[in-house]
Amino acid sequence: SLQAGAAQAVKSLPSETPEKFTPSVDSYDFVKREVMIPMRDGVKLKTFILVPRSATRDAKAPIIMTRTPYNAAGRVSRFNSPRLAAVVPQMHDTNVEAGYIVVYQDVRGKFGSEGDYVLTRPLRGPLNPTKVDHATDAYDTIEWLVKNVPESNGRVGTIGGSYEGYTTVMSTVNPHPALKVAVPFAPMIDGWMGDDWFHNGAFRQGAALEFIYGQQSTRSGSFKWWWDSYDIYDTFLRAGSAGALAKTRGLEQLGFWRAISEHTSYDSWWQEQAVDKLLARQPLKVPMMIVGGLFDQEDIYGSPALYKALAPKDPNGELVHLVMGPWNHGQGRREGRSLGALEFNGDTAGWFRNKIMQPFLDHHLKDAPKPNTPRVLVYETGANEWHEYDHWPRSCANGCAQKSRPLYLLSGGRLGFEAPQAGESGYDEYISDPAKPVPYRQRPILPMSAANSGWGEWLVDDQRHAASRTDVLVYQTEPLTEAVRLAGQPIAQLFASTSGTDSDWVVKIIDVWPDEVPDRPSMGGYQLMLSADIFRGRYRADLSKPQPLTSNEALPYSIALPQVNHTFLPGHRIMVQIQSSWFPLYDRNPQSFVPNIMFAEPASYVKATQRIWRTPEQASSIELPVVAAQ
Ligand code: PG9
Repeated sequence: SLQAGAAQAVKSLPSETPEKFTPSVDSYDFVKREVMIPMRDGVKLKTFILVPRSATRDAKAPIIMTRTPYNAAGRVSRFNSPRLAAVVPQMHDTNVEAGYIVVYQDVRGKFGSEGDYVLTRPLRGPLNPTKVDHATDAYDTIEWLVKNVPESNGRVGTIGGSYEGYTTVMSTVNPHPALKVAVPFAPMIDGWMGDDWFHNGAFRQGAALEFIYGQQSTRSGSFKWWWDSYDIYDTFLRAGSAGALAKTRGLEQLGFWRAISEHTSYDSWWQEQAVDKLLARQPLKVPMMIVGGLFDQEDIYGSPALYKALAPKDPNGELVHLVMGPWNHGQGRREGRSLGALEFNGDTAGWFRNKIMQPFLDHHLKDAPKPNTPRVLVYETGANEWHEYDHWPRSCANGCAQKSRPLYLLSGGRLGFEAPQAGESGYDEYISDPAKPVPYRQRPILPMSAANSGWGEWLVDDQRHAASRTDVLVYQTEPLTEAVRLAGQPIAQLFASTSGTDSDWVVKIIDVWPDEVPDRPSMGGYQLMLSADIFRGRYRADLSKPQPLTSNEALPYSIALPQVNHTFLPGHRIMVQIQSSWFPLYDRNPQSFVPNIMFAEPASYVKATQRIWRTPEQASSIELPVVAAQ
């Protein structure tokens, strides 16, 4: 009967979910291993080893390795796919095609790794008294890999971008003999001069605070910074100083924030961890391809700076190569067909990996024939073509193939190659009001982490939103009758005064498109920012010792801007814009001197009258790395 059946029923049905499920991955084109690799101090680092099935004990393969603070497990699961090419980051497309073993490792203190986390842990030395750093961790990992991965051919390359570019560069210090090549993309090299944290002393609060919070609050980044406005301009303005905003989120608990909020000038703490300076003192042993982006919104300084430091150690151009693509931060590792309104000649990034990077890797990791790798390969925007060079930059004040030329700021908002005439007097003036700082892009400004924030495109934004403000000076040439080509680093040579005792100066070089562009109407009059940067006045005389500015005195400033390789086409104009804030990416200068701007009190923020001088004696100009047209 029914009742008897119910009495006999077992209390529960056996679970259909097994105690442990073992996925069947026989159809995968790779095998994934997960190991904890011991370092010399006993700390074990979580490492994923992805071996393509084509690599066996008999047909061995090289290893390409990335060490990351961004979760190695996530890095090796881009898509949930049986194909190695879909699982690893796009950067590895050609590595996978070439049959490489791909390795990802969590740096110490992050995600699956043991140990203490120190953001961009400096090399052993004055700033790191322990016996471990990214160089030793890379060494110990390579030592383990070549002994414990039977499919390895005994050769290892390191690769990665930004922070992972930093760990890639660090792997080349006292390198393991099996490390044969390194490809750092957009490596973080100097966090004060012009990479992630400061640019010439101005604090990149709009990117830094959120980043540090996510990186250091927990091992796995489980706490996310929150915004209390859609447009982060409002959050930052309401907060006052960067320090005041940081306090509202409890950032004082985080070691890196404590460090950078105290080390605001270019003191020994920064100088001793500047990677270009460190590597310049090391023997150059590992062939390196440094890959940078001309429009890198995070680490625009690092790649050319590292090349400049290393090139003299390699007089024949055999070991160190520089590639600069028309890319934002990360684009060289992905796809490079366009950036914002700019369109390039095909997929520049995929082409680079296929034709330049992979043959270079295969030569060093697989004994493939030596490719004809250019020493320097730079994309020329405007003309939309790649150029190979033996030396870079092509044009500068001294010691380059060609000599840079000053482009003068003249009366009436003009720009020209002729210096101000005798008898010409004057300056141009604006009021810089910290209560209404110049937005660094068209508002509303979304956090860099927001989907569709456009953060990666801001360096090529149309600058018309700034040009029409009364606190932005605008100078421009007539429409050009001939092309003007630049290849190198523009340097702003300003004579500037302020009624305050401290001031920021932002200089932007812009390619203004013709008023009408019949084939692309939306580009009519587009003000394309090519090269721009900020300089914090208090560091004018000494980067390591901030000093008040003498009010109302025209003082000389020399501001090196990011490198360009660009042709202004006939019909375009060259424009220069000058302003005193770039908010909220950069914190506001109070314009009255305070010991530490991070913690400036509201009363310190004052309006100032700013003047840019353009007399024969105090001529302001942009030293342009002009080269003859090819
Ligand atoms: N630009 C990021 C970063 C590098 C180094 C330190 C902190 C941040 C990155 O993209 O990894």
